[in-house]
Amino acid sequence: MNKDRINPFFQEFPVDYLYHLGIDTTMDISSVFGNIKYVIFTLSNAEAKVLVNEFARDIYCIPEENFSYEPIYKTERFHMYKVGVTIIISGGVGIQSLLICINEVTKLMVHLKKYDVCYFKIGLSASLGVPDGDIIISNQVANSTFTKTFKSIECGTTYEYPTILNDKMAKSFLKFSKTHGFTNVHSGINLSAHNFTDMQIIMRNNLIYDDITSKNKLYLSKAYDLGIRSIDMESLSFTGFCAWLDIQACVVNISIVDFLVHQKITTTMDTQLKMLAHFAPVLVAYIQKSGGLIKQLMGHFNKHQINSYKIYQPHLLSTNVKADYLYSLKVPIDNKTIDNFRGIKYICMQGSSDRTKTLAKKLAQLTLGIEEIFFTPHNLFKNAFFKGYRIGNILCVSHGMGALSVVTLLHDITRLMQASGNTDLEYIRIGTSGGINIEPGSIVITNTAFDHGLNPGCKMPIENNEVTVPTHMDNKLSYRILQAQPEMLPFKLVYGNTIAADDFYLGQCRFDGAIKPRYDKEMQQEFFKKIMEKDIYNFEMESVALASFCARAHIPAAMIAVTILDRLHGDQVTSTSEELAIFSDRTHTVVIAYLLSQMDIKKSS
Ligand code: R2B
Ligand code: URA
Repeated sequence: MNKDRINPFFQEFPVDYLYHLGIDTTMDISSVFGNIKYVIFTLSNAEAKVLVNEFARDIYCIPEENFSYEPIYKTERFHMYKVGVTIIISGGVGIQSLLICINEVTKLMVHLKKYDVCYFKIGLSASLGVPDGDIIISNQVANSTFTKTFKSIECGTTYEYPTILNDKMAKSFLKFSKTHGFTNVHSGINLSAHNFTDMQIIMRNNLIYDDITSKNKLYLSKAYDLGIRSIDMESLSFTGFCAWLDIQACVVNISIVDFLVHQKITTTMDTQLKMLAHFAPVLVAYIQKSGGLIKQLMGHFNKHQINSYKIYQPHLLSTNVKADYLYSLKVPIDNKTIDNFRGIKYICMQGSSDRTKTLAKKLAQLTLGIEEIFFTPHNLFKNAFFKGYRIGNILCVSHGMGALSVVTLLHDITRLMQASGNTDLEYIRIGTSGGINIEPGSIVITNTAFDHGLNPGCKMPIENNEVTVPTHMDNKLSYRILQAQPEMLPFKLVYGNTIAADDFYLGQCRFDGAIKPRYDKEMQQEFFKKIMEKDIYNFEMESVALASFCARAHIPAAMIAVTILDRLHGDQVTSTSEELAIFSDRTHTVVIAYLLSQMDIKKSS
């Protein structure tokens, strides 16, 4: 960017309001836009949305059923998205609208001292001699009279801005597209019609002129001879602006109608957007290659990857029953579902669906670099019981409260994983619990789950015999989780045993349930004493079910639970919701540290 040509005034304002974007400089713009390297200007909101979806899917390898990207800040005029190092923004129709947009985006970049940002103007356009769906890349733009200048009347004076950009970006993007399988890419001059009527009158048969056909043909063939290949209505101000400020930029158009053949657009909007979507991956690849992005490897669920997974037969999981519909998740086992869930390794489960979504959002940011505020993970299960959010190779699911709820989830989720070919799995429950002789807010990583009779193991009838299934968590997995934690955690972390009750009140020896207890304080203290002797640090309600299920299925399981009170000092949970949120965050911190330690990815800044 040519800094000498940037307006010095707005840089001195105590607060600069980018009115149409709905951004001002009191906002924390650097944490949101600090890594921007590219800005893509589209015409319509629909085009911006198509691009952002394609970008998000390509960069983060997340199928779009799994997320939605929302425009940020003010959406009244332009729709702005941020994905990775790229802003995608709809600049509206015509040179004027685009000029407002490019002004405010550029001011934003200047506030951030991003002087080397590159701009693309991408659109669906008419063309000359270029088949529908083909791409035209331009660094030069002509106006309706074929002059390569953008006229701007400023304070009563007309100024002319040359509309010829340096050809570096157009050339490199053309070469890149061609070498990446897009043989239908052309270079050419873009004609930026003054307005739509202009385009109608000059380019199309219009009854205003008598000899329209010959005039029209003459005009178009002259344009063609001058090297004009695409026609839009915004590129004049775009190139005038970028050339003046020395911004690396180019104009990319996808032909939706060749005016030399006919002048009626016959493709539907849907088809046009598909053409744009089809071309998007090459843009993503170009931005990646230019050092803009590191393709996030995590969760890169290549369809062929399945063969490289370690295959083992989960013990005792019935293989002769072919489930084709998972009722409690409300998903059919079909090719689409399998594609959606293939490649998952980590199942992070929590009781609450809200906390599940929060974790998914955090993981999206930390493992894939998707900023939380822009990204909404989509629930993949349409049933009311459980929610599931996929982030790369992690599936965050909610399991509700209690053994029966978690087991219901475990059955269906395991079937789903089986069907999707995911056999290298780890199940991690992240939860809340009532501590016993441990300060509230501490984290317990469970070694063995005990039942309410204070026995390890879970008795269950298997093939007509009562069998005690072991309930220790996978110690290797627990060890890895412990190892992944930083030395100085701001809270206590212990590795010990857990008791799973079938009830929150009487089952956990409380005095604040609805039914009058048949034990007294003394008996409670006695019970707690026995608990402590067994190295049990906390009460919760699902660990036995989880551990026994996973022991049978031969799936490594672990549990990370925060204590939200110390039962030696009372039964009531009196922490405020803010305190509880902080406690719950700690379990996320611990599991995230583990997940990041397992992933060969670059943590995004
Ligand atoms: C911990 O908290 C829930 C009860 O409040 C239960 O699901 C559990 O295990
Ligand atoms: N969850 C439980 O099961 N018990 C408690 O005391 C707190 C949370």
